[in-house]
Amino acid sequence: MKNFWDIVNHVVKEADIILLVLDARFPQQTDNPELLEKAGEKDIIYVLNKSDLVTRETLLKWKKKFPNCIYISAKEHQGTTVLLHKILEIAQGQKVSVGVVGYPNTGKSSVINALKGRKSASTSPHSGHTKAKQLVKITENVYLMDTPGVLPYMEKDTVKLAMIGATDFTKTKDPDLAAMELIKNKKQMICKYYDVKEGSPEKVLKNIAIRLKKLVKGGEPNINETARLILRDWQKGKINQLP
Ligand SMILES: Nc1nc2c(ncn2[C@@H]2O[C@H](COP(=O)(O)OP(=O)(O)OP(=O)(O)O)[C@@H](O)[C@H]2O)c(=O)[nH]1
Ligand SMILES: [Mg+2]
Repeated sequence: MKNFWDIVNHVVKEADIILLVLDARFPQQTDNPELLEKAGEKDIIYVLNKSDLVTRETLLKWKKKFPNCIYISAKEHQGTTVLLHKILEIAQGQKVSVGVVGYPNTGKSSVINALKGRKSASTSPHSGHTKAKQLVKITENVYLMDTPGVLPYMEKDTVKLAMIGATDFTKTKDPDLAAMELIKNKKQMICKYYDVKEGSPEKVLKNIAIRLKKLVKGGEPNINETARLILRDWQKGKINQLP
């Protein structure tokens, strides 16, 4: 099997326009300067996907940091027309190929399906799902290229990777550390979702284990199992800012 970066490098070289798909819950952490550098002078469109999982205020805040970004929800089919218009505007009637790139699990394949209007690219809640380039025709002139998710070469922060869903919750090595980092960042949301009192990340994790009755022999909280569960719920978008 080809190395994911080889595929992405090839697509970035071939594409006229680059769609960099970020997770609207973590735009900064899923930004990828290495990809931007490779794209050189090409037109880049920042897409903040999964916008259904954050509030409007949060989106407006990010709009200031990523001035030309478009936020969309591939799941709810929101923002897709704006995105298509932006592509067509850049294309100016010419045939264009658009490389869809970004961190694993940000929803690249889902964005392609939403633009297409039906399922053409395979998607999954497990990161690392797309393994090869795939070409999808959107209009007579617009072709999208799906790619596998890639991380910047220097990215070694395994806790962050689990928190943002780039590493699958089933494969995370230190689920407890990742879950505690997530709790630290999104405490209110998580405590509300599992209906536990706010406290230190460690305490919250324990309380969630007790609430979910995830216990080991002797009645102690099963921290690892609970941590994976929280990461799973988070990565699947079950825990979110919405009422
Ligand atoms: N809530 C929500 N979930 C989404 C959205 N877009 C994608 N997802 C979910 O995010 C997960 C990953 O989606 P994919 O489209 O497979 O992501 P990808 O970036 O192609 O992932 P890889 O190919 O593994 O890099 C799936 O469970 C999708 O259902 C969205 O707009 N909102
Ligand atoms: Mg994919």
